[in-house]
Amino acid sequence: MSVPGSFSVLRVLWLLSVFGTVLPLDGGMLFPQESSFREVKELNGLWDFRADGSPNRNEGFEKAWYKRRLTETGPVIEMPVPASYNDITQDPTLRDFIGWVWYEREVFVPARWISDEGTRVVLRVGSAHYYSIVWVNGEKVTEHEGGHLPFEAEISSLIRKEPTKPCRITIAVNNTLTLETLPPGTIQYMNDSSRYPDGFFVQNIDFDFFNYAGIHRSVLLYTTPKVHVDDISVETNFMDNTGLVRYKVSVQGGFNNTLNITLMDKDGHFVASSTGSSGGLKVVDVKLWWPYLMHENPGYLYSMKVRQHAHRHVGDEYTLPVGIRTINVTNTQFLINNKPFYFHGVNKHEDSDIRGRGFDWPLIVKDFNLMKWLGVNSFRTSHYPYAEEILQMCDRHGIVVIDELLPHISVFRNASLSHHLVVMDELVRRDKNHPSVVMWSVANEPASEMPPAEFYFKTLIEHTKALDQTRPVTYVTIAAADMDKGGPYVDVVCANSYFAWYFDQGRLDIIPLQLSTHFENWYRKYQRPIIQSEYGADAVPGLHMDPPMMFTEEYQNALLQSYHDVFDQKRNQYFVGELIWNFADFMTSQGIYRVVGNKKGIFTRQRQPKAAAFLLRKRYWRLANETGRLLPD
Ligand code: BDP
Repeated sequence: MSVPGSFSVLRVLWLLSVFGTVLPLDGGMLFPQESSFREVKELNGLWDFRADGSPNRNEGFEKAWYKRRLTETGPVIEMPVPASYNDITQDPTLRDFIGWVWYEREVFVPARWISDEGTRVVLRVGSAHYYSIVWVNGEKVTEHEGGHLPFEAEISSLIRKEPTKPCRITIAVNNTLTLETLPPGTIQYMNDSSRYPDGFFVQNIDFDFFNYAGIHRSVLLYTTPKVHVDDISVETNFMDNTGLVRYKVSVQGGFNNTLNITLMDKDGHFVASSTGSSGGLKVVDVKLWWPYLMHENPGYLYSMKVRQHAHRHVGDEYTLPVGIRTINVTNTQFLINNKPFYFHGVNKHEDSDIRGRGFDWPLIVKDFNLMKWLGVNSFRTSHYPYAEEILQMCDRHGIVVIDELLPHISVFRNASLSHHLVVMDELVRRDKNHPSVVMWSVANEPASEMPPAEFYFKTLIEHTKALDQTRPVTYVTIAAADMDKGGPYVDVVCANSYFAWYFDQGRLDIIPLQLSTHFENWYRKYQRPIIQSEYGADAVPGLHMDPPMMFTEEYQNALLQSYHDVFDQKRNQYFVGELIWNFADFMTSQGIYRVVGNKKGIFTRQRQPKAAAFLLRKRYWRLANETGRLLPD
């Protein structure tokens, strides 16, 4: 992150065109795109599917189900991809299934992809929860741990082995969470044979959303030329009316490449060009990327075309959308393009009826329309990375994102830390070029009272800052004890609280005192800007009571209103944002605290407004006018 307001530092960076970001991963993870040199084939639709219900859940491996068609080793059902499998059938054992499930699909690969040795064919899974193993024609091509990030494997040579046969893709996915996984969980066997049948076990989890599983995002085959653009990183800056895009491109598969970089404006007009694998592009009369409601033309994107010519090979081309903006944090402010930014937004989940966590365009577009209707300028990806297509929409619409990696974690082992660092690498590698992403959140509400927590978070936050020096880093806390462990390292304090809900039930009158004490203490101690990263109350839609009682729409409204009064007092001091919990009702595990899911949404799960949506809408549009700098300085 550049030092706020320090133009001498900016000038040095400017002159040297130093590329600040360190990227430790070898390969890139560019979003697949079509160009004159690249093709994409979506494998979404119906796949054959079978859950391995054997007692040890291991029959699929013992009998090598990947070696033959799935229909040859047992019964299959049709399963849509992308979707969670849990809510697709009427079978409660599949809804609550723990263990391996098997997906299979045969696909015809275009003949040219097979015959042309200069074409690289890649199989990509947008995300599958939680652990995945992938085979092509019975041969293992990759495995991946972690439920919300993409993974891929080059399969060119494999598909050329049997060119006339359709290509059979088998993906086994396991949703079991253990002390080794992120998020962690435990499997508990119930050994009391008077109460439980043989082999009875339960999955315990420590987070408040349903552990949806399956192939959640698109499966694709895509091609690149053999010598190809593997990764691109950009960092942007500006001074007065001139913008700067510093870039770094890596090419894989061959040497002696020439790279031509061309930046175009939104209308396709030439802006600047350069050559070589790293450099800078100067943008005269720059149009900055601004958040929604902060400018009359938010989400302005340039296009950076990377054209690679390889000696004796076909060239490659990849076009990256680029938003030019800066992020800085002072003791009291969050600055975008050197102007104070106030987050008036939501927390979301990737969650809906039937699809579970499966990618769904109608839902995504509806949610964006609802966010705009509400006057939302930001959201946090609670509690895991969302689909890349969602971030691309945020880039285009100017919706600011706090990109969060993980939910609650309570296990601070060395193995978890090593894995946490790897997934953080994967997240930064995937999302580093999105102008909408303004801050990384390494986790939500870690159980920081555990002894190694401080070392764990210090390492994680420092690692993230080393990966990306252009964005602030936070971790979201709920208890003062958490803050003591992470507070010294975060750039922005993100605090969740549930006054008059989990504590002092029904006592709305205590909110002003407790909330303002909470803010004052943290600000005094850490001297960082504060965001209320969660607050809210469950409301069962249609339940009314006045004076308000818990679970009614009136109570939800009154609780939000009491929080807002305190926010307004602190807003001109160090308080820089409010994110309601939650945008919409969402599914959770069954339990006595949840009536078919968490009802803290201001919209129902079907995206219909509760009374609180209207309260928030009024507030957010007022805030947009007061804080959005829509007016000239
Ligand atoms: C917060 C958690 C969130 C929960 C919420 C709640 O961060 O995941 O859903 O509580 O209880 O502490 O509604």
